[in-house]
Amino acid sequence: MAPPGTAPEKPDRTPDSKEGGLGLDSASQDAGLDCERLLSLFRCMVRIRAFEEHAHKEFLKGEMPGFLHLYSGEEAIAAGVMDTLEDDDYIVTSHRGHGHLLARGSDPKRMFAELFGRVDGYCRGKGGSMHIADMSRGFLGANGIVGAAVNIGTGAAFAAKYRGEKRVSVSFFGDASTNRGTFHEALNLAAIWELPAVYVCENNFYGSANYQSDYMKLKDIADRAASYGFPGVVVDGNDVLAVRAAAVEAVTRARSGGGPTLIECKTWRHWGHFIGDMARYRDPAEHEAWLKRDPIPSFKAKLLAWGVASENELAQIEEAAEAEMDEAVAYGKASPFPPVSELTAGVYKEDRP
Ligand SMILES: Cc1ncc(C[n+]2csc(CCOP(=O)(O)OP(=O)(O)O)c2C)c(N)n1
Ligand SMILES: [Mg+2]
Repeated sequence: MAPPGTAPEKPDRTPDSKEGGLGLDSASQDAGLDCERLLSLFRCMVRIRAFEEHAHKEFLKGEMPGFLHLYSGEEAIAAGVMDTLEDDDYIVTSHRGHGHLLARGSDPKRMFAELFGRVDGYCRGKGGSMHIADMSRGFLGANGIVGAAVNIGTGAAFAAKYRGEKRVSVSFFGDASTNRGTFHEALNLAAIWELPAVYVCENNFYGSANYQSDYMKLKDIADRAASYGFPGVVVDGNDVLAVRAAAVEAVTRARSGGGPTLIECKTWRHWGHFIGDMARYRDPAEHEAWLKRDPIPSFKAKLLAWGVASENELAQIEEAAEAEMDEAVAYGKASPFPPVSELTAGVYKEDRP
């Protein structure tokens, strides 16, 4: 902060600027993946975007209870990381978790039912957007407590190691959550116990309305890993292949007993913190610059340049995602509300309806 009486410093924070830019080489290669794999990454991101756009529209109609934090703009992270996991790995996320669930293979119909508070939702309508979980896929849940995913994910990694299982646990969390004391406790424990944990920080530069430099001296959150004694890497979180490559390395290290990694993905949320937040605290030039780095069109351009698919084939993927989400919304709305008799059920495991 500038001393009193002086003009406030205003660095150019646009992502490609010399002063405040990411300093990342975003020119990722095709990583030797076959066309099907590349298209599945594209499809994954497109489905997440379509889900979020549908959720946004439905929320504004006033039929969805609670708060919704959209993942639009950050899709490359969920798609890139989830592509590297095995079926029995664990995943925990934050309040901004729809994308992680979809990338894990969960059914958008049951997700919309959950968001509408209906009985066919993953938590029978009682978890909602911020506490949705899909235990059948090792998805231990979204969480409204900022930073909770870090600790729950560390616990899951401990459980895997204690039982001698080859499972990896991945926690997704925001930049601001890394200032919680519990973050440091969890990462320190993961380090000394060499847990099979992967920590994925989705650095969208804001914790609610506060910019990173307002609450942290560090530029790269990945630097925090050095203080625990394990690797921290920074990647362009809008480049699905760069994210995937970092995740491959971290997951391989974790699964082979090499301990944790912190991956910091620099990214941008397209909307406000939650639906209804107009994000007037953001610099319009910075926002515009980031929108040009939208992970979906930039990956699409690469797929076209590499001859992986035609315009028409990619358009078909987009149309299919739209149709799938229309159907999922309709399914969610048609599902009944849970009966009143279930009101207190599910608090304890034995009591699960
Ligand atoms: C323990 C706790 N403190 C504060 C809040 C209020 N809160 C909700 S979201 C949020 C900001 C989170 O920012 P970040 O971790 O960067 O995630 P992002 O929303 O940017 O994805 C805060 C402070 C909370 N839910 N839980
Ligand atoms: Mg943030």
